[in-house]
Amino acid sequence: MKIQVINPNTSRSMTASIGRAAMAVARPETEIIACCPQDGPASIEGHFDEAIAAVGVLEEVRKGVAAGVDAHVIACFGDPGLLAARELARGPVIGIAEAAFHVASLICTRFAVVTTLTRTRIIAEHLLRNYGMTEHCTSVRCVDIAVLELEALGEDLLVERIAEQALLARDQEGAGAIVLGCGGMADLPARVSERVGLPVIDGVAAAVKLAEVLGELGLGTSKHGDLAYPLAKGFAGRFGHFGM
Ligand code: 2AL
Repeated sequence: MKIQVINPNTSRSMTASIGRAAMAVARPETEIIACCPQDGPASIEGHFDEAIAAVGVLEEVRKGVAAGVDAHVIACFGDPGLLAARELARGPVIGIAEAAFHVASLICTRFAVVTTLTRTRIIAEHLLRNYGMTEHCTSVRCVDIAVLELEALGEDLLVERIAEQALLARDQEGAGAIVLGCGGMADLPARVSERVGLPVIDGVAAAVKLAEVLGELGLGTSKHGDLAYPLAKGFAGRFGHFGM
């Protein structure tokens, strides 16, 4: 099975680390194709970044479909362009936030999310509501570190900053598991789990495993109703390549 793992921002180093996290959990026979858009924001930390990144995600999904991949993972915690990407694809398309929420909800009653900047909290909260997961979440907590600073900070300090928030969620709110709220945290679940004594879910790993399971079950995106292929029409100007 070929799984296209799309990092929606244009950071090559984050794309590589997301690809490594995906390969670490994938079955030996699964091929992971990690990629990021050619054009778009260096990191995604708000509604504006998300709106522009979504177009890049759709372009990558189209390339993946043309190359014959079996499933697509959108590896940014805002799941930018998720439903639009499903219109383009017949295979499953899985966002890392929705994958992490669903997996977390199977192993605890209520989980906490630890994400990056406070301004991105509302994005995670909107997703929880859209996915019917609000009741499963104690809180969305923030370490107030910008996405591109995660790497620069170094793993030890980053684990400490995430653990600080996770322990507050565990001890004050009764969170039973922690969801890591950024693709740039994909290599940290084991270390954070060891530090806080709770299961820790990284959405990249969760999404890759769900994609494999859906593939094994022979399930892909429903092409009935709103997720049917986009209606054939012209697109003007720089989006002309999306026209049919
Ligand atoms: C993200 C993410 O996962 N990748 C990115 O560029 N921004 N989300 C976040 N909350 O920081």
